[in-house]
Amino acid sequence: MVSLVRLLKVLFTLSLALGLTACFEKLPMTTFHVVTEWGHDINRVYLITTIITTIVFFAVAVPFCYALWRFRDKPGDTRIPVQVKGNHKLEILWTLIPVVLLIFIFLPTLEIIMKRHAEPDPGALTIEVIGHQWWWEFRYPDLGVVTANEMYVPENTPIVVKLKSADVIHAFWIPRWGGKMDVLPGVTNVLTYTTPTLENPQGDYYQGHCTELCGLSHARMRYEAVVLPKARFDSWVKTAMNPPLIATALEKKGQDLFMSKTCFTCHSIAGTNAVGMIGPNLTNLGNRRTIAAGTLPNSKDGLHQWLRDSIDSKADYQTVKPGSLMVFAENFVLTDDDIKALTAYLQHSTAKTF
Ligand code: HEC
Ligand SMILES: [Cu+2]
Repeated sequence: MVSLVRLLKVLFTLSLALGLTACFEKLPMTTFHVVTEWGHDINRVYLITTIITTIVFFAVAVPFCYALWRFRDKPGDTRIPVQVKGNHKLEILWTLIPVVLLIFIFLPTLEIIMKRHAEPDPGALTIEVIGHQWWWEFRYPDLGVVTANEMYVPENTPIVVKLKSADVIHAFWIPRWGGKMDVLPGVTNVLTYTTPTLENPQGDYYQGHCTELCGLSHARMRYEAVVLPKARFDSWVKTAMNPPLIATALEKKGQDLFMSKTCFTCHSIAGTNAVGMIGPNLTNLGNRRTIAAGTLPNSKDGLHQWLRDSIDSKADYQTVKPGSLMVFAENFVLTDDDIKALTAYLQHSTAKTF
């Protein structure tokens, strides 16, 4: 009994600490510090619901506890309480009160649902988001850009996000932006936002995550929404599809390997013969912060680890991203020198220029 009480105390303290941290700290995936109009709308309904349910909780719990105490069994008291069966007035009352309370929750909810179904701004920037096991593809049909795992947007701009899936059901969620929607095969779901105003003058990063269990590496299916000042976004668009400029012999070797070692069958790189569609588009990979959907840093070491992990078919195969669909024939060989060359090619010197 004592240990149960102690356990409850620890749990209570922990949840209080977590709750307070979540309220006051700008955690990467907090839903308390939202930055879009939609996020604020949702939090308003959430607040109304919380206030109403808290009042209901106390209105029920306080008389209940009082009755438990007031009418408790006393030694020697053999009286039986007055037996009551049915009371129409009370029954009507406690049916009407919840109806009225639910109307107070329903009306602001309906208002937001209607607002979300309004036609998007005709000048909005369209972004097609395609969920894959286990990474995200971002296509900008009007700008001719295709990228992965990082959704670049200009600040304070209306955008239309069109959600599609290449395989199973995923879900799109950037907690600090509010709104969450399923990404379904065969259906296009649409989300509209006005992108946030910048907090940092250089740009802000918002964490996103797949929130529908979609297979073995679902937990490693992250992405980032990158909000940039308008001018910086324009220069990102200009560099995003730059074909690689080969500057060194190592980069040349890397390109030759890329075009001979089956990489090109799954990946595209603008301006080359690589036009594969299975994996992420690797054009200007150097300007991304992470690889494999937020699993590894986009550095020489990160890329090295990724390639080793995908190719070694011994015990340490796919420890970074179990089940990853980057697969090779069993006898496929890639030496450390090959990996160095491929890494140099993928992070070629023309990258990172936006
Ligand atoms: C069978 C198809 C296939 C082949 C062949 C293939 N890849 Fe991949 N590649 C993928 C898939 C799928 C992913 C996404 C994995 C994930 O994040 O779950 C990926 C991810 C990557 C990434 C990370 C990209 C990002 O934006 O996160 C790099 C870099 C990469 N591959 C390089 C290579 C290189 C170099 C080769 C050749 C040695 C190669 N790939 C061969 C399918 C393939
Ligand atoms: Cu998913």
